[in-house]
Amino acid sequence: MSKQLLLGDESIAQAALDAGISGVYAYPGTPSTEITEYIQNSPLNGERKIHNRWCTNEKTAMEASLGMSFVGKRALVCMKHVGMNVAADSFINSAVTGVNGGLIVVAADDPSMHSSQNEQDSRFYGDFALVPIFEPGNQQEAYDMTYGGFEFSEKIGEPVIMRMVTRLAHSRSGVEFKSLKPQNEVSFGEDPRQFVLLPAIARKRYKILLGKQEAMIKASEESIYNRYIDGPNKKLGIIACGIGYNYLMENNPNGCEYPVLKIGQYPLPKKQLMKLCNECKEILVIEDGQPFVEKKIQGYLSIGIKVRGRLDGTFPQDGELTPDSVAKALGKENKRNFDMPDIVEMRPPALCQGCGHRDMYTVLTEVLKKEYPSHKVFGDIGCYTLGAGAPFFAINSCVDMGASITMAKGAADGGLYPSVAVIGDSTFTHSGMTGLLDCVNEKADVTIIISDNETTAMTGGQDSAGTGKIEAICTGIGVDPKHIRVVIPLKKNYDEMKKILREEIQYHGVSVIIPRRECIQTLARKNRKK
Ligand SMILES: Cc1ncc(C[n+]2csc(CCOP(=O)(O)OP(=O)(O)O)c2C)c(N)n1
Repeated sequence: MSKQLLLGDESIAQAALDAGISGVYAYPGTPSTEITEYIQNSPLNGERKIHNRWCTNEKTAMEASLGMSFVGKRALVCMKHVGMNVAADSFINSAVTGVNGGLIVVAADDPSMHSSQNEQDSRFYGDFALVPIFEPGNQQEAYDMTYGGFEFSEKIGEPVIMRMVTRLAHSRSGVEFKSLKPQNEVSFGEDPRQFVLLPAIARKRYKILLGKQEAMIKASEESIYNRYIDGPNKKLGIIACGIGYNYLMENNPNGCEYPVLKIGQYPLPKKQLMKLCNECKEILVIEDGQPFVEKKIQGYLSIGIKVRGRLDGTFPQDGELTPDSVAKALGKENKRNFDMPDIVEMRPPALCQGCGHRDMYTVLTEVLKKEYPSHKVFGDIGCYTLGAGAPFFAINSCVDMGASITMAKGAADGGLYPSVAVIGDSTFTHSGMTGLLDCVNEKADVTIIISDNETTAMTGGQDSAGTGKIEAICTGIGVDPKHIRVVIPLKKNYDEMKKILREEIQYHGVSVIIPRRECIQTLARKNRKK
């Protein structure tokens, strides 16, 4: 049995390979990206023809993985937490169809928003869809849960969520591997109508899903990932979820004096939970993310027992859990030795020197700020979001992937002129294209800048689904080819870029300007390889 030092993300990837997956489907997003990249770089994927190409967005990834499960094969689908919002339609419905081949949905949450626009907790999605959730506390558990998770998913016939958090995804520890399993053969489920969610069938399927809930709770009660660890001092009972258990033990290297219920699998194990609540005077919930378990406990109990956690202020309501915040909640000394020295200045991230987005913003701000003071620019998500900061201060919104085009349209509908959208190439194909069709269908007066660096730069330079196809996509959607203008964002072209920008702002219809120059980081990487 081999042991290697792996990131949490890599542990999931290795376990999925060892468990015999036939495909990984994903759209990049911190902190989940490394899972797919690891599989892409594994020699096994060639030998076993494991699907590993990036998908256009999380919904297409989720649906393709369900298709692979439909034919009896094991599939892994990975996304960051906000990707779950994009995949939600297919994800929630996959719980109603159920699965055939094992299906694990990795939702990588980002408490403290290290690289995200919110810190939503994906455990709510598992609860909402009524499917089991695994929440590893360390890298070995991430491996073991994934390895066994496919079989569990096949046994209960449901997709299973693997909930990660940034600290675990992006830190390393030694992980022991299990033996390599063969891939599943093509096979189909017993019920030929299982995946046909017409209302009459969906009602039956939903009853089946509801009928599985007791078995899921029983599985949690019997799970090796949910452990009741007794302690002599019953004044307090602790529920420690996922990485929270790590932080608890870091503060109690010789064992904890209080009874602890370690949670790694949901739905919550009722029996152990009731035992803890019956034995202890007060409950402390240590969980990273939102007060998911804390709220459930309050609902479960209504027996007047005090529950402490994020809701009563024991932990802050926002931000990730830390060993220090756990120490404080336990009434221990906060022994933080690593405060930032005063000499360290905060350095906000900035666009790279030489990046094409810089040239695009230089021209955009010069024209708009001087000549169109009533303008607003709707931004999107990618490296170019950094145009919100110094020295450009160029964009007025950044909400979710694709929202630039549709918000610009709504604002134009409401009378704003000029209404400008700035979006990247990957974000455009992820979820900007459909909004562009709305603009075309209503002849919206918008100027859309697709700043094309021919990669998905923000997440590390993954392939972008639309590379080489952007003009064809815009034409196909119905943008007048006369108003699809391609420019090379370089200083020597500033005059031409300004002229084109002015012309397209003055055109009262849908215009698309495509400043195109390869990301200097991917270019440098390619050159180094050569
Ligand atoms: C729903 C969702 N999925 C994934 C991400 C992670 N993410 C942020 S920006 C980005 C891609 C940006 O690529 P592109 O639009 O081409 O701009 P670039 O960074 O290359 O300038 C991704 C994948 C996210 N924020 N939201």
